[in-house]
Amino acid sequence: MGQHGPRAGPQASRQPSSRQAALRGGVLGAGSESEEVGKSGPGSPPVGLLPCLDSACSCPGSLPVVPAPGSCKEGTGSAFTCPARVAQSDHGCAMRTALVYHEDMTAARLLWEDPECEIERPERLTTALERLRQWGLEQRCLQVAAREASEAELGLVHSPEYVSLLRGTQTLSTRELQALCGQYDAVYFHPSTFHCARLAVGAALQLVDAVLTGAVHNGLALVRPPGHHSQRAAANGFCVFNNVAIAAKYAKRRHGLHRILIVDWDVHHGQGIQYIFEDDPSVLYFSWHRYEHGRFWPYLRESDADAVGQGQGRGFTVNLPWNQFDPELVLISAGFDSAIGDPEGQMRATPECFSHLTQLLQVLAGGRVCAVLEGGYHLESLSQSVCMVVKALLGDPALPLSGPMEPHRSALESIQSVRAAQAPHWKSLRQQGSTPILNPSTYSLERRASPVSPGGPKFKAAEAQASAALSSLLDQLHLNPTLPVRTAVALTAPDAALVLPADVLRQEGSAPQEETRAWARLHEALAQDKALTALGKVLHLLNGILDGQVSSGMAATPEPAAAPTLDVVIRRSLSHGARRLLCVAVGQLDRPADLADDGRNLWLNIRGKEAAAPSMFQVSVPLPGTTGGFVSCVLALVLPLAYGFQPDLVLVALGPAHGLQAPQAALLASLLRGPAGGRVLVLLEQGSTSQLAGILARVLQGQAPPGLGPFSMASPEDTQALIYLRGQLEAEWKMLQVAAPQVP
Ligand code: Q9C
Ligand code: ZN
Repeated sequence: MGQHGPRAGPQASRQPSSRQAALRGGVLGAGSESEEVGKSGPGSPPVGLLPCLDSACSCPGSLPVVPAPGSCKEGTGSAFTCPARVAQSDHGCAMRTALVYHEDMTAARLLWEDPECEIERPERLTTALERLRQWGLEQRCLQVAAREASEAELGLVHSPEYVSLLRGTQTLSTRELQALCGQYDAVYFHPSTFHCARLAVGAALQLVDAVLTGAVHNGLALVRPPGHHSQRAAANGFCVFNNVAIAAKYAKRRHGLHRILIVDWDVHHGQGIQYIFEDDPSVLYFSWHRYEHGRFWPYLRESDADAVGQGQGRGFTVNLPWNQFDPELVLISAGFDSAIGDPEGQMRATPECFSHLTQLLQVLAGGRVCAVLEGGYHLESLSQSVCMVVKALLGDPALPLSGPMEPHRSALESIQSVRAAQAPHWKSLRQQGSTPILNPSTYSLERRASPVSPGGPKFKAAEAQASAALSSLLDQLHLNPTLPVRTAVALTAPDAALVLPADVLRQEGSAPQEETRAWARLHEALAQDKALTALGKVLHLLNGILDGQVSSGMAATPEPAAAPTLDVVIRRSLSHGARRLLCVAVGQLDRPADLADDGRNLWLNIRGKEAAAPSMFQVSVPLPGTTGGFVSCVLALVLPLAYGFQPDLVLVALGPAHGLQAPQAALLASLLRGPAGGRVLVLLEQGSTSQLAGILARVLQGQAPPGLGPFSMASPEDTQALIYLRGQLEAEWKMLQVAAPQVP
């Protein structure tokens, strides 16, 4: 495989296609699709971007910035500091999340009567922005004013004729605009549409620039019109230019990327993105949408799970194995029309679902995530969901998911169809055994019988009731303001080599002596001074977490005291507020022998012995010997159990001989922030490397874990152990079915 080819993916190692080779040439020299974009070498800005306004900055182009009120002024000196340089400064005030927006994008609106199109309105942006402001989230972001994309940039995806056609709409009369729209499905034009749509594309490109220059870690572009239905020469489904597809081409051309993942969680299939990349193996398009056997808009056969891409791109269209692809950038087509209350989607995703989705994607690409707004038409639901995404991008812990943790049968069927269709192309999907095909229950074409006739008085009453219930649900979801201390670290011995983020608290205090001594009496090993001091610190930290003063923490224990300290922490947690406690113990740590198996404690031991599950709350997994095995263990076992258990607190204990490399431990800790609202306590052995301690502290604070390096297959032993445990646990832990191919 060529050095720049997609890292994995469609397994057969393959030569890059001639088209790919041409594009690759385009990064350095002239490309065939657009002569201007990215043709300049490093150092000089490409056409369409101004040179950086900050003379002291060496970033590739200007990133126009509206400085956030109250943002750091230190280090600016002059009128303008490029965000690329702010990020490099060491005073710890750089913002991690960009918010790209321009008021002009509210100008386009529907000028005639059209019930299908009226939901795509300017208030979608203004309401979302208002909520972001109200919740103090806008102020925490680096605010970037959107620029218009150049016509060369539009040309990365769209035909010159189509761009000219759109340019021409600026001077058309309402009547002419309406007539033109007749050519397309579910589209309206306004004289400002061309300007708005160019700003929407430009916003996505600026976000990519801000993330790929390192100015920020991630960000959101709040744009309209949306983009994912738009095609090379066609507007479709409110979409004019394909914002995300252009951003992906731009990231390749301008920044030289080779593997980009697009995750499309809009409720509709982004057929536009699929068509644009279906023969391109460097862009993995993953869409999650309502299909209903072709009965949901846009009513296309190619939206089904068996669409896997064409030619060189076979396997790179996934309609529903990310780590095997190992993307360099994640673009999210962030539609919120699957959110509760949405008139188009009619689904029930609560706002917090979107923080979990965002968090899960942040473990990829070193956290380089760019979200771009697509659909979403219930103003309040949309706005709160947008807030949840921004909070997740900022690193705030996600609110725990509520409701029964049991996957719906139709969801399992969809996942299975995707697995079956993709398995020939992705070895990571084949490592858990063969995939029996389900008897599809949802293939029946009957509509769900409605108890009352639409339009009748009963229907109206039910509708009013549902909408009242929804408002009260959305009202309740007041966001708990970010805790003053998100992460605290309690160490006994000072470690000069340990670099902590500026906002991580170094905890000095200890629990009251009597309390510490009382707990220490349980174990001989805790009698020694060193162990007692460490225990006092751990207990103080634990109390802070249980009382809600601190969200997460990390503490070190001296070697012989690791297991006894863990034992005390478990007892203290269960006797002081935690209803359910998840312990993920890695290495030689035994479950406290007399701990009741009453469902309040889920004990997961990852260590080098055989797989065993004495009860549904006591599980032992051998330490996987390969990266692939470790990833499967975490994604297919640990995480489903954790989400299914719905703990109040997660303990991650790295005991003697834990055998985890720092990036593996970071992935584990990072993903375990999800199920318990970010309440995670990590216990380390004293003498762990400062590298490990530093990475874990950053991950608890909400930073992305480092990549795991090249994908490696799970060994047969790793796979066997997983299959065995699933067999033991699947009946009781329904969430395991999501990752398991074997469903009865
Ligand atoms: N009766 C986006 O969400 N309406 N576009 C279909 C069928 C068109 C959706 C209704 C929906 C377009 C970006
Ligand atoms: Zn949509």
